Amino acid sequence: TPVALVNLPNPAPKAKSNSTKFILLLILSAFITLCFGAFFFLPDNSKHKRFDLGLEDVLIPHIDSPKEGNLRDKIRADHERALQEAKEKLRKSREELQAEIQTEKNKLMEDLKKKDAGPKPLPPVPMPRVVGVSDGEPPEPDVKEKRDKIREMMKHAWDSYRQYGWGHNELKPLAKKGHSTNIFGNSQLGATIVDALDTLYIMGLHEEFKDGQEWIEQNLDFGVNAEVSVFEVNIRFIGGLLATYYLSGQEVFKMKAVQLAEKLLPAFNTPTGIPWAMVNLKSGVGRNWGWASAGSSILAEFGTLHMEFVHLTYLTGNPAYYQKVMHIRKLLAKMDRPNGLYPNYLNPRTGRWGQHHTSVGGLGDSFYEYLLKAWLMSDKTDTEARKTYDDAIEAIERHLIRKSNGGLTFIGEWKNGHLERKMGHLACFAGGMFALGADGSPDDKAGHYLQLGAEIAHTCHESYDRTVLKLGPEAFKFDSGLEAVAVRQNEKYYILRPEVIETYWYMWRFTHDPKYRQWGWEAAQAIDKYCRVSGGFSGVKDVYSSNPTYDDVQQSFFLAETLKYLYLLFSSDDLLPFESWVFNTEAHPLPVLHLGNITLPGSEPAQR
Ligand code: DMJ
Repeated sequence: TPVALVNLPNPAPKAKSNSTKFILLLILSAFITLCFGAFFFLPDNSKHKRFDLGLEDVLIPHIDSPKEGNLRDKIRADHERALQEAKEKLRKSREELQAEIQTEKNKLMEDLKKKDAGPKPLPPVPMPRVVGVSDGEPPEPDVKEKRDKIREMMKHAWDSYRQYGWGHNELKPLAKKGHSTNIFGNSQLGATIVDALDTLYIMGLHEEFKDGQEWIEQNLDFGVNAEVSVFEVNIRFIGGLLATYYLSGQEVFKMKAVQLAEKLLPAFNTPTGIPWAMVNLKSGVGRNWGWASAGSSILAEFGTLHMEFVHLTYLTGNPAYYQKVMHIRKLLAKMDRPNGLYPNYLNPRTGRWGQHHTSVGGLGDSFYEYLLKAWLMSDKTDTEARKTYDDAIEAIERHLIRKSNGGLTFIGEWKNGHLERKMGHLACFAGGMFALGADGSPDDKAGHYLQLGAEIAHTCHESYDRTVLKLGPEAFKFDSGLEAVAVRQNEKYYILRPEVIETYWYMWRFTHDPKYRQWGWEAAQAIDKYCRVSGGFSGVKDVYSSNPTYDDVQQSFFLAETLKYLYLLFSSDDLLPFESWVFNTEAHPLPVLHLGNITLPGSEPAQR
């Protein structure tokens, strides 16, 4: 009664909270009983079924009548347990409840962290011997000065990209903004960062390296909807990341290389196992370049995966990479070769050659390079690769290499049984390749191949020396009285390419003839004079014009290759010695794998 209520003594706070809990418990039990009753006593009218569109089986479990009793028991048990838990909760103090909530939160955070940690760590493998990765300072002060100048050029190229093109694939040094080409699809994958990192490392540009590493850690994501070139992404990204991993020992580079490699694997899903030229990183759909002969894949593209893929299998223990490239090798070995030559085009659907065009320049070049380097990288145990290289080079010498009337040795292009007396800038890399392959060549022809390398270096130097800017054209002829000069306007450009300097460097390492350093210095000075602008370095459209126009592109390979080869040319030989390192076609050094008794997973008969 109201009187009794008025006369009641003031309840203690604890008693008050107990009565609140009791009321809450009462309401809760009433509510649960109502729901329980509704479940059992409402009529079972099939007309009221809500899920009659075939979704029923998906959304609620189908209940068979014999099991109905069991289900009810189960619901009742669940119900009682929930009621019991609710009661216990209400009995707990505020502090206890808070502690419980905190434990739940911590558990949730732990689970989330585990999820974010990404894929499982890769299995540990013996780290190849990593020697000569720093310093290389030359003892001669004048050489050191030149080397410092090259480092300064690298810094200018990098700083400009950092300021105007950061995160884009490349830089437009005049427009001072980002740039990209179709080889990277519609992506912003920071190609220049990935391509340049090992050069920064070798040059001791630590702050810049750190900056690049941070960008890669935080931004480099390959799950993008972009159709990229399998070859370019392999040589620049996978090669760059693997080299940087081996040089710096930072796991992040290895993880990124592996993540990207997984995205490239769908490109091999063709009837023959010869990969498509392009693959969409997100969907995995592949296709070939529209311009390539009859839907073909390109020899220099599908033939320039071996080095990186062997390292991927080595580092991950996943045989797939090794098997893919070995399958390509075996398939090529079975094919007929017109005149012993490898045509540049191969159809991945039919397994037949396309147009009979063979070149050591664009479209063919690095296929030959990787045969030799596969052998070197295997510590000279992959003799199959060496033999394939020797046979290919023998046919090339027979059909493609000639001396001009003026006595210049050049490498022409073979088109349907006819030799075109034209050599591309890209083919100039072969001087270095011949020198590198001299040791170990058949019939003790080492001297011959070293001489051939020297002759190609000389010819390519002439192609530079006969221009106004002292920079080489894209292609030059040896025809109708012409000697190492470009004729067509669209062959007169220089786009910061490395091949001639690359050959100077290899020749320097094998001969120590001072002319190679001199030629390299001439090229470096010409680049600094004619290609340098306030926003970086640009290609030029006409090397025969004293007033050239710029193409406004700072290619990523300028930082990866051209400047690296120049730096190495003015360093001592103990920086990245050939006994321990093999450079991929984008100048990314990969260690020789002294596999000894280790067998690469997948080195059993190749499958697809
Ligand atoms: C580089 O990307 C590589 O060297 C490739 O093998 C062909 N040439 C370009 C630079 O010229």
